Amino acid sequence: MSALDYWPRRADGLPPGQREVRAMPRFSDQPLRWAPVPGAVELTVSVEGDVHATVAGDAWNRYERVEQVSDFHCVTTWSYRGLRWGGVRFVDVIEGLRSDGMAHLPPYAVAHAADGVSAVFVTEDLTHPDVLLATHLDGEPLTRRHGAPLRLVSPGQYGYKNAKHLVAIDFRHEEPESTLGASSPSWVPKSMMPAVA
Ligand SMILES: Nc1nc2c(c(=O)[nH]1)N[C@H]1C(S)=C(S)[C@@H](COP(=O)(O)O)O[C@H]1N2
Ligand SMILES: [Mo]
Repeated sequence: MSALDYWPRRADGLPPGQREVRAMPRFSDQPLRWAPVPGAVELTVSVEGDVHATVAGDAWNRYERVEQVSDFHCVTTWSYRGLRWGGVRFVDVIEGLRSDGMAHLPPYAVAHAADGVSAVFVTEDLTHPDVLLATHLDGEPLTRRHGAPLRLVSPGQYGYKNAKHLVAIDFRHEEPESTLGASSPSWVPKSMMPAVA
């Protein structure tokens, strides 16, 4: 791998306007923001801020582990092809929580990451079977660079929806405002917060 691998080139088979890179960059709208110190693989699920469950430890074993190969498209026009993600399907976790009594699924959701980034979703887009809660990339645990310890992977959406360092999903009844760069909710463990903002 050389620095030239990060150079975007024209390639067939990509969405309009995209260029292929041969190495996966670490990408952020604030590149100097530190990647958080990875903690345990835990996901808090809430509705309008009321916590329904935190999936942690053995609770993850309830869900089938899957591997899935997909391309990654950043809206700033670079694409990287053939990433092999490993994890569980988001829809399986949601179905599990529903059978535990989380009755209705509100139409919107906000994913919160430990570095203070969040991403807004239409719930329907999250329940597509190719949306993963990924813990692995190319057979190895996620690195800090690419989202340790847990990452949302939604191949049908642009990179900025693929939240790294995912800690919480909050479902919402009303369409939330775009939250680019918004601050983290209070339940993000302090140990995971970056040393500098
Ligand atoms: N927590 C978090 N998730 C994030 C980002 C970020 O800065 N913080 N950047 C997003 C953007 S714009 C892109 S293109 C991808 C980049 O993923 P990568 O750094 O693994 O290449 O992560 C997305 N998810
Ligand atoms: Mo991006």
